[in-house]
Amino acid sequence: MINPRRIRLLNESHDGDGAVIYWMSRDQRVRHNWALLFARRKAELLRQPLVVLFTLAPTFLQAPFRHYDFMLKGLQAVEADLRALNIPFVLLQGNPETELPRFSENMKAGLVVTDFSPLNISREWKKKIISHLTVPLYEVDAHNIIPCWIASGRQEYSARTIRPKINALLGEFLTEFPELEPLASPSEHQPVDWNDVCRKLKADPAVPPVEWLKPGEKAGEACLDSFLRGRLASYAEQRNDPNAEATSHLSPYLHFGQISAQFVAIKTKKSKAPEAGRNAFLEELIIRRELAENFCCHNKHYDSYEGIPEWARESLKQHGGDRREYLYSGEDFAAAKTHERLWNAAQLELTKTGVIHGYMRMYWAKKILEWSETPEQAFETAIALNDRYALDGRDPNGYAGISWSIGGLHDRPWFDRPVYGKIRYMNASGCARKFDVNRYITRNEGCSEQKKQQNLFS
Ligand code: FO1
Repeated sequence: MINPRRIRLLNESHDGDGAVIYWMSRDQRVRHNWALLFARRKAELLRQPLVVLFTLAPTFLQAPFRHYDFMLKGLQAVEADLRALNIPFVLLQGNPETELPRFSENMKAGLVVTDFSPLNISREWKKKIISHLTVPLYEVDAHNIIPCWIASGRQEYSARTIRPKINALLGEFLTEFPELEPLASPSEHQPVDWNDVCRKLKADPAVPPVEWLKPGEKAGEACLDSFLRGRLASYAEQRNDPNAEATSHLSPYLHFGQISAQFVAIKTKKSKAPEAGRNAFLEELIIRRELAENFCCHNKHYDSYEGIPEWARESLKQHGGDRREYLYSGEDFAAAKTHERLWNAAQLELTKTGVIHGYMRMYWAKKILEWSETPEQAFETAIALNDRYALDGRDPNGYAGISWSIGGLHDRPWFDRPVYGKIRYMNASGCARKFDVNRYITRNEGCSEQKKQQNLFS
């Protein structure tokens, strides 16, 4: 039932005689989670107890309160859902590289299972953990449909080169999930004191939680249902119109693993929406998302200027001395204080609602390139703003998206022009041809989150 190719052993230990720990990190959900299913299976085969552990890092890539709030509310639901299955959930505050080996020792664990992330921080954690752990550490790719290490062994050039590889493997991996079986008897573990967890948080409160998008697995599934029943019908024609409300809004849930991309794909395929909408959405969900994972997996500079293709760096260098008509600092951008109302509206959408429409995210990043002193600085500004305000920041999708917009990643060289060099250009009149720019500006200048909510669930 669980494809063994989805699992890899990160050290050379053998299963011991003791509890099975699932160290949950990226895939923060109970249903449709291959890592949890594998840990449950191991516990059954070895006749051992099972415990799910989450290590809450004191700081995580400068994530502010908005992200912790979304994540912790989701984890609170994970605890409750696990309790209903008699599976204990433990939350430890501290660095995983010290907390996990200590916990495993205290529990006299027989093995540890974890989920997969291509991000450097997660790899570093695992490297350090392996050096302290005496029992096996299994890694399960519970995030991607095709396990990242199977999809491709090298950095792919573009969607065109990864698409056939992924399509050839969908028959093997895009399968239905088995049910997670409850444990026989209730656990004796203490419930998490969530108020205490919140009190000890060090996250920056200057970026507040959003109200319009409810966190958690159930909310993620409700959001998917409303998309499949409504917005997907117009996705093929209207996904590039930020006024149209045709997108899924699933990316925060996908980022925190509160919904499984595989589950989303299965439900989308079964939905009654028009084929064009289903195909266009599946291209984004599967091909483009897994291409971003491939980029982070095979390019350790994914979050810096060094990670973009050679041709793009060369071309931008040649245009380093070009006159920039407008120049802004990171603070100007953050405060939405540029000369252009359209750009400012996109920044306001981001800061106030925690998301930015996909089409506008490209425009937003390209103008940061145009109005920054250097492309290196533009790259840094875009990553910093995206990570700080976007609920799906700190994600392969965001790193690849910004590298595409500013650095030509997964794209081809275009006609040479000032400042941009051969990077694909976008401008406001292009936006005006696609959608009602004034409506977008008015909505976001007076942006109230409630408005967004009405649109989403109506
Ligand atoms: N994962 C963890 O295991 N522990 C954390 O404390 C943690 C905090 C966090 C904050 C913001 C955010 O966007 C993600 C966060 N994650 C955390 C999840 C994280 O996405 C994944 O664990 C990474 O992919 C690891 O590389």
